[in-house]
Amino acid sequence: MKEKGGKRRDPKRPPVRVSGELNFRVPVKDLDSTLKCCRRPFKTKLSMNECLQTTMTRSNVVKKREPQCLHGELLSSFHHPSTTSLSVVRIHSETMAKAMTLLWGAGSPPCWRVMITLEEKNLQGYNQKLLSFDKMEHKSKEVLDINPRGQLPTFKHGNTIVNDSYAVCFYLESKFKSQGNKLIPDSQEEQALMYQRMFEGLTFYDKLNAVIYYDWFVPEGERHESALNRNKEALTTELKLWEGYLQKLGSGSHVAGPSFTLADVVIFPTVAYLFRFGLSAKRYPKLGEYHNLLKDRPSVKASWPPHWLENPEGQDTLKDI
Ligand SMILES: N[C@@H](CCC(=O)N[C@@H](CS)C(=O)NCC(=O)O)C(=O)O
Repeated sequence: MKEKGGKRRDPKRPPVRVSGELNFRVPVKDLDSTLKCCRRPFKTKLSMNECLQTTMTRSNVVKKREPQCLHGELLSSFHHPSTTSLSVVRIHSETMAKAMTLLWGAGSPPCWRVMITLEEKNLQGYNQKLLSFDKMEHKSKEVLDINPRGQLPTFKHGNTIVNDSYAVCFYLESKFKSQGNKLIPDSQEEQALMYQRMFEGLTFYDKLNAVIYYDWFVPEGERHESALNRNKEALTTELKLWEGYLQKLGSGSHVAGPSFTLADVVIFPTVAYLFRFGLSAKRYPKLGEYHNLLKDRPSVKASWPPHWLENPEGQDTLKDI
């Protein structure tokens, strides 16, 4: 089998293809030597991205990839039969993550959404600081300088500040589209359902908070049993809606279809809170099934609230709902 350049390719060796899912990492310290190796066949000094694209194009076998594929920073090397050894370099993802800072609070579902997204997009290694709500650290100068609302999450990537959890999720997915897991489906129909569920997720979250944090939100003198009961009824109605959505999608489904999407990123923390606060999986079997489906997903496990790990026992606030 002849290749361009007149060399024979061993027919037993399949052509090398680079996919968007390469996971072989080379430590940052090895980057320079890998780059040198990558540059060697070419006379001109190229930028890292140019170098990668040119290398891949000239290899004859590996197709040229979209430039943004190269933004994510994974490294991989492979042997090409006609060019001895060739290194394809993707800047290490940790280098990119190092430009990010997340200020977060334990027990905050909005912060958890951001952390799940960072994991899904292979952006481990970002700078992070756990702040205490009890000590009012979310109102500190450090936070207010970036986020005038004094809320967590507070997130910065280089000079880009994005603070709302939904906005951060969309930003990361868009910026690192080809890196890690794809979180927005291609089809517009699937996207429509995903957006629908994501924004309904805000109502779901509010209804949950109105019950589990009733005493926190409502000052002592203004609390009424009847008001709390109304909130519980509203939460019950909401839970039945989500049971119905999951029922309709069928067993093993994610919240907006067959694959894991941004809708799961934003809704799973709410569902995890339901069970942490004692919701009965017998009464809400679809939500129970969904919780089991995702609780061991690597991105979810890696960002599991640290105080839940320390104290696995939850509360029973929702046991009668
Ligand atoms: N819309 C924001 C809401 C963030 C939010 O409410 N964070 C809470 C913690 S879960 C907070 O910082 N609360 C303190 C405050 O509002 O003063 C998001 O989704 O990022």
